[in-house]
Amino acid sequence: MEEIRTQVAIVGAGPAGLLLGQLLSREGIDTVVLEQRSREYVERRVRAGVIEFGIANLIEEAGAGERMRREGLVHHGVEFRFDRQSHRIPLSELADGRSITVYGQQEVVKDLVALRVKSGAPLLFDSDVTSLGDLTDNRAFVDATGPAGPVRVWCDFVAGCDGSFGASHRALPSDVVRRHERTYPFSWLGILAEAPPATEELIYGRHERGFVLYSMRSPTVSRLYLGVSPHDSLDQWPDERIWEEIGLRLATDEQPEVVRGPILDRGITAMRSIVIEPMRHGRLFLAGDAAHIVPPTGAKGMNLALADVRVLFAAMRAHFLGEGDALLDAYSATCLERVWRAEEFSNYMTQMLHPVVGDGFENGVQLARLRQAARTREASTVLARNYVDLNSL
Ligand code: RFL
Ligand code: PHB
Repeated sequence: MEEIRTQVAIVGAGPAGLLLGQLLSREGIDTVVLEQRSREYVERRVRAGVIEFGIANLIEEAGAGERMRREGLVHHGVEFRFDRQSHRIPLSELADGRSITVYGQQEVVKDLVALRVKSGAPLLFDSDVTSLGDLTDNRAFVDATGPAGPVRVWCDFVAGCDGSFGASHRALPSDVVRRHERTYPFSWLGILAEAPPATEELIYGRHERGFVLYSMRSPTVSRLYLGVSPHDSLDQWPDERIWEEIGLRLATDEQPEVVRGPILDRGITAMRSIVIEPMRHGRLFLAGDAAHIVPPTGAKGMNLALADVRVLFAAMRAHFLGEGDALLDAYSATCLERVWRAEEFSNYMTQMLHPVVGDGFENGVQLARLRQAARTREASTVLARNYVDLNSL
């Protein structure tokens, strides 16, 4: 077995693992990133698109923001559409001038991978981490199966950034860990289409036929989502049905038609909320989706993952500079406070925008909530501040 020694073993090359690697490398701290999939796969995986104000700044401070600042779309408002009417929420006006940046998660990943490859810091693709060990001893290890056979990485700390299906969170002993979970009775069908966005800002729509979200990636590429049954599969949704349904759910009295185009990517995602407590066990620190999942309605998943990394980086930096472990000791509690706030916001957005067939009471409450969010300055201010920068409230 090949053995490697490093300061921090990072499991997973998603946004969380890659940003942590980038920040630590800049401080001269040694890291090894292990990723189960290939470089092509992680760079092509289409997911999130909305970056919070403070998180865009973090990406820039890490030296990874050059293309995001150039190509990302800065939005100052978002639209809510219900009762066949549009209601704009002026995000920047309500949130002290802050804005969101629409820039694909896989672009963030590409930028970070390119920086790491250029720096020569180890980034092992096609390396599946199978177990973590000695987490409460003087040093820990991570075992992986790489392209050339088994690898063991010895380290001071393990950063578990391998998402909800990864190996890291399973290494928390069952008598230590608490897992809180909610599954919602709908999924999102997401498409990426080669079609110019018909509007400048994102549209969250609630129609009696279901949820719809109009987002984008560039002036020529749209990203759209439909709320569907959790039992639906992609073969039930041919292109024509998808476009027709989007058109029906977005229809208003005065808005232009949705612009159609070839579908470049499609997928169905279940809607779940998960929180794992604590986010630390001995030398293992969980960050991002490995520790928590939010339904995508609040656009918080990647932002939350990167917010964890900001805290973890500062704590590890202090440790390696000999400034003590107070920040490491506070890591889990510090993150969980924000995690629960994001869970609350994502749950609020989800339950306001997804009608439940046959439940007149639930639907009445949802619409009342939505009207309040769109029409009262107090409610839209709270929504805007949570959406643009969760840390600003
Ligand atoms: P990732 O991105 O899942 O990365 C984990 C990495 O770990 C690898 N891995 C392993 N590597 C080695 N050994 C193992 N045993 C491993 N097991 C797994 C995986 O291959 C992967 O490369 O987690 P990370 O870094 O925590 O990032 C989290 C985000 O990806 C996620 O929260 C967001 O995509 C959620 N999300 C959104 N977040 C936002 O902030 N804004 C949005 O607008 C937004 N929209 C979305 C979303 C997620 C969606 N889906 C598909 C779930 C829209 C959708 C549809
Ligand atoms: C996206 O553009 O992919 C996106 C936007 C807003 C969300 C979720 C996803 O709430």
